Amino acid sequence: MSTVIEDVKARQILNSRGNLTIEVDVYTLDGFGRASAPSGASTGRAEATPFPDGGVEEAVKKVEESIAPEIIGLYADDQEEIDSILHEIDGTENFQNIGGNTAYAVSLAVADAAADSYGLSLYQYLGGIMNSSLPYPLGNVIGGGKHAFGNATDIQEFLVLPLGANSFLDAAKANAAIHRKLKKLLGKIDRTFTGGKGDEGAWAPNISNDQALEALTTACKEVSEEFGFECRAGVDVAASSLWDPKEKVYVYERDGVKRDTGEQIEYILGLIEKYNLVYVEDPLHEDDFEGFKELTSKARGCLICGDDLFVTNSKRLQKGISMHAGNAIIIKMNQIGTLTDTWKTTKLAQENSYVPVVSHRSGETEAYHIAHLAVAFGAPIIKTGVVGGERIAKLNELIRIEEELGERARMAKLKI
Ligand code: 2PG
Ligand code: MG
Repeated sequence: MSTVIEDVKARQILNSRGNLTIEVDVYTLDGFGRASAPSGASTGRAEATPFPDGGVEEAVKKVEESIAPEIIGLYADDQEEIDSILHEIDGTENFQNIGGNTAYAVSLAVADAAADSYGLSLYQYLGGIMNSSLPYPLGNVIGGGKHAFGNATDIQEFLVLPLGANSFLDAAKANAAIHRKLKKLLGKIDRTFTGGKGDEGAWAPNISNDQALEALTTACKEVSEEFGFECRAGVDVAASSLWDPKEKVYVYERDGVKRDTGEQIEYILGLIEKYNLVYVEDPLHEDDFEGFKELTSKARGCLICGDDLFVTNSKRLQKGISMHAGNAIIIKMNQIGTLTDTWKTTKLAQENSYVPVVSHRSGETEAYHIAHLAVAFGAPIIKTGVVGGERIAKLNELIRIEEELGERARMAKLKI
């Protein structure tokens, strides 16, 4: 068995929005690994730069001309070394030269190849054999914002978390049942609804935020009764997309409302109470650590999760921890670039009782690696969407992992 890297190849492929992204193949003497990068639509300003100047074509060139010669001959299981070489080649804080997505694809393909060289699944290789907990799937079922068009909801995502499920398969089934049920419910509220969906497969009707939450609460209740376990609602406000920095207000265009920071906090607290929300992501814009702090101290029984706020960056998370801003963090590897940095941020979160939520992006490929990351990291939640090939690629992989774990499989501990 050898993990020595023999060859590295890169190519342009399509993502779920039909845009180009990068895919990287890594060959070791005894194994093969492949990874492709996702991309966001509602990106945080502090995220790694996705691609170099010149786009995906230039990223492919960077892998073949600058990165491959430096890592061929190294051991694929020396992840830290390889990730630090990626930083060295890039030479900037935020992967401005090679692109965070380029780093993502190389870093993850290297880990994939190392796992294959050992004859292990990626989650076993990264997490060890004692790791056997499955995450709860957080599913996007209604959406708007930057993931849809026209008069869809101002809030970007209405989510469901089946936190009473005893198995991953049951949890995934419940989310799909809620998604299905909503089609009819939404058709009754919006007579013009054609079954249109946004980027992540969530329904995108022309309705208000309150109407969406009413419908979601009804669907959750019915499915909870049918399945015999609790499913609760959540939202990703993606508030940076609503924030007008000049006027200092959140602009809800469809609902025709503007809210200043104080009103926004009251509004979110009201939603948590009225709809018994279990999860709220990015309720305030990406630089409002103070607002997050205030909301976290006032909200009860609900995760307050930072996505654009933390951008999977350990420095930003450290600031949040010291201020008690939020109690959960979105983990998107391409926001930070490498696997080593992603793990560092995840570990920091866990050590400080922040719930790590391993997440897809709105633009995805059929790759399933984040399913393995969630299990390897022991993350109690994975945000992956509910339907669509690029979303179920992750769900189905978790169903397979659950089967492979057999009697050892259990749902992760999730305290809210
Ligand atoms: C988000 C994500 C994924 P995007 O805001 O959480 O749902 O969207 O990938 O567009 O940033
Ligand atoms: Mg988000």
